[in-house]
Amino acid sequence: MNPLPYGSGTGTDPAGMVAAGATKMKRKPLLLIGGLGVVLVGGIVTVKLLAPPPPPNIIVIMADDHAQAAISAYGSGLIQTPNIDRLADEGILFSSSFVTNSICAPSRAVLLTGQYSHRNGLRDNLDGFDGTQMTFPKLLQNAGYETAVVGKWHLKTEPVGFDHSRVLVGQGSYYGPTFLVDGVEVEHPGYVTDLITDFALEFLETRHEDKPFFLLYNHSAPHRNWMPSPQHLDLYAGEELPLPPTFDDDYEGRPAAREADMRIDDMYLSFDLKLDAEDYEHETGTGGKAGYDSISAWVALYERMTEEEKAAWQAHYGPLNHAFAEDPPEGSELSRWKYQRYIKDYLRCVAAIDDNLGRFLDRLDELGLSDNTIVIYTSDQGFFLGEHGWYDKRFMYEESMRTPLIIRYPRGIAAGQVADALVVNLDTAPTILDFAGVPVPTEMQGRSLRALTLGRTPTDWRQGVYYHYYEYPQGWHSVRPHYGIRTDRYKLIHFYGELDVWELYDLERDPHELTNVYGDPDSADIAEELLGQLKDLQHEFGDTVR
Ligand SMILES: [Ca+2]
Repeated sequence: MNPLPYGSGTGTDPAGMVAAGATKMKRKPLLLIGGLGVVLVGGIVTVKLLAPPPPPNIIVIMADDHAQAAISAYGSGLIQTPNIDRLADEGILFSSSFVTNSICAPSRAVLLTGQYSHRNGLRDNLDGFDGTQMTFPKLLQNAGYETAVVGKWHLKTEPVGFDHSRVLVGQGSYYGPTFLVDGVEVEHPGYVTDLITDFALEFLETRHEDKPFFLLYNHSAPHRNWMPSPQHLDLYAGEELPLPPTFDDDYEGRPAAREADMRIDDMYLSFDLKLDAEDYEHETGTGGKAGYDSISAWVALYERMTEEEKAAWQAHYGPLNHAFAEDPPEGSELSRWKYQRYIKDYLRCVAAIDDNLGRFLDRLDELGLSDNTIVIYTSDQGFFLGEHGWYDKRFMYEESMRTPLIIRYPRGIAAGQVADALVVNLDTAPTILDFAGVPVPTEMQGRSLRALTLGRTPTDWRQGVYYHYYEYPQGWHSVRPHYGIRTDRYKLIHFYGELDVWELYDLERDPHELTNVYGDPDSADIAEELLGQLKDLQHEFGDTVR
C-alpha cells in the first residue's frame, strides 16, 4: 500500500502543461523549469516551488446494453441524446470502439482488469469475479484517489477497490430497486436511473475535497426488460419507428445465427412487452430460455411500483394493451407490433439516461469540477435493435461488438474530435491509469488511448481486434461460442465446437454482414491473411487456439 505520488510519470501530460500555464499567468514567473518557478520580487530573484498540477478526477459512466445506434452523436436516426452529444462535442468520440466478449459481467471484468476474459477468469455470466486480482480502481485507490461505485455491479462478488459502494443487487429492477450499501441491502422507492444518478451526485457532494476521486457510475438501463420512467412513457406515442433493413433476415449461410434464440418474434408478451395477463391467451415465444417463468417475473417487477407509478403506467399501456386484446395481431403483423413496443421502450430508457446525464454534468459545472475531471461515457457492450430480427448481444456482429466510447477532459483533450482507430474496452483501464499518472501493470492487455486523444495514432497501433465469446450451452439465447478478428475492413469468425463453422465478411461491401464469403475462391487470400493475424493475436494474448 505504498501511495504513488500524484502526477508521477506524466511528463508529457497535457493537463500538466495547461495547469502550469495557468499558474504562470497568476504568479508571473520569469522561468518555469519542472516544478520550479523563478520569481522576481522587489528586484530580488527568488525560487519558489510551484504546486504540481492536480491529478484529474475520473468518472466512468457505463450504461448496460446501450447500442451506438441509440446515440445521436453516433448518427442514430432513432433518438436524440443531447447530453451524450454534449460530451462528444466537448471531447473525443471513438467511432471504431469494440468489446472483446459482448456480454454483461464479462465485459465489466474486462473494464476493471484491462485483461481478456480468459485471463481475468470471468468468461460468462455464470462465473463470479475474483475480487482478489488486480483492478484499476484498486491501483487508483493505492495512489491516493477516493474511489466509489454506484449502480450496476453484476459481478456476484462484492466490490473491491472502492472506498464507497452502493450497487444494485444482481440485475436490479427499474422500479423500487434494492441496493447493497456497503454490504447492507436497502430498498429505495423510485426509478433506477434517477436513483443511481442521485447517488452519484451524493458522492460528489460528500467526498473528501483534498483528494482526487474516481467514480464508477453504472446505469442498469437500458437492460432488458426496458421499463421506462413515468416521465418518458409518452415519448414516441402514436409514432411508427422504422424497421431496420435486416429485420426479416433469413440467416442464409449463417447456421449459428439461425439457431440463436434471440428474435424479437420470440419475446415474452408479459415480461418483455408489458401486456397484462387478460390481454393474451398464451406466451408466444421462448424469450431466450425455455422454461423461464416470464409471467411471475413480470408480476414481481410490476409490483415493485408505487400506486402512483402504477397509475401512470396503466394510463399509458392500458389503452394500448386493450387494443391488442381486442384485435390481436398475428404473424408478421405481430412481429412488427413487438418491434414497435420493444424499440420504443428501449429508447425511452435511453432518454432517462440522457436526461440524468444532463443533470449530472450541470452539477459538475456548478461544483467547478468539469475542467479537471475526465468523464468517460460507455456501455458494457452494444445491442441489437431489431437488426437481423434480434434483441440482445453476444455475437461478434457489428451491432453487439461495437460499444459507445466518448471521453471529455477539458484540461487535457481538445474538443470536437473523432478518432477512427480500432479501440477496445481493454484500453479503458490503461487509459485511466495513464491520465492519473499511475504506472500501467504489464499484465494489462489493452493500450492507453492517450496518444489518440492528442490526435496522434501510434504507428504500431493494432490492426485487428481479437474477440472471444463463451456462454454456451448454459445461460440464455443459445449463441454458439466463437472467436475471431475484426480489422478495419474485414471480419473472420470461427464458431467452434460441434458447429465448427467459419464466417468471413467484407464490411465495406457488406456492412450488414449478410453474405458469408468464407470458402469463396475470390476471398481465399484475405481469409488466409486474416487467419494468420488471428493466430498471432491468440498467441499474443495467451488464448487457447481451438
Ligand atoms: Ca450488458
